[in-house]
Amino acid sequence: MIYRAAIFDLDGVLADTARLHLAAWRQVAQELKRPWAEDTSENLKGLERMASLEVILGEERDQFSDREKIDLANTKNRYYQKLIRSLSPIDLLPGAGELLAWLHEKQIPIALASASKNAQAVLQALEISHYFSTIADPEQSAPKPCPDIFLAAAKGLQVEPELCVAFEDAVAGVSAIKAAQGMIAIGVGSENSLRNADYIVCSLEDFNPRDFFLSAIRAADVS
Ligand code: B16
Ligand code: MG
Repeated sequence: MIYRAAIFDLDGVLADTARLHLAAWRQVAQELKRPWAEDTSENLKGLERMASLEVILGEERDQFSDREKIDLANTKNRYYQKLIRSLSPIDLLPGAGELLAWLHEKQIPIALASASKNAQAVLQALEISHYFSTIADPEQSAPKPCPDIFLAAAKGLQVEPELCVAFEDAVAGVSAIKAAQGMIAIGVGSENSLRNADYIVCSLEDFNPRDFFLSAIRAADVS
């Protein structure tokens, strides 16, 4: 198969920000005196803001009004925005900068499919905005594990989903890719939690883009 485009999740794939989302939620959980279960961190990965809050509230979720939930989500976002103010290119995850630069140099189009409404600010802080041809809008897409945001990213790039390689660190994100009309899922992280992915790498450093995209470049060169 000749792949023609790359689609990236942001938090936990390109940027070391999953820990900042978790720190902000932990602060909210502590203030609410909610327990933090062993699997809470993994369960929160890739979930959009209000769905994350439901996980934090657990069985107490029905005791909060919609207004209170919005206030709590806004509080978490303020904590998160404070934390991302200190981000810089050193917060790119291993291999991320090199992979983006390689794809860019080979003229393989790149899109972002992040659930985060703070994604643009994070891309700017990391100084990688210029690599992206398309940033799918999470406000216009059903949340992961629905495939919508990955399909919107492929559409934005004008590349068929089955010709896109997409990268995710979250179980919900890998499920979203696998539901996206033949898109290939590269799980970035642990084999235990991401076993639905087509390929799994510990980090982007272990991903060899030549195995996936070089034939596309050769085909493009001769056409
Ligand atoms: P925000 P991703 C996701 O980004 C994060 O993994 C998740 O922890 C966060 O709750 C979600 O974005 C929403 O982020 O509150 O900034 O809108 O992994 O899809 O890039
Ligand atoms: Mg992620």
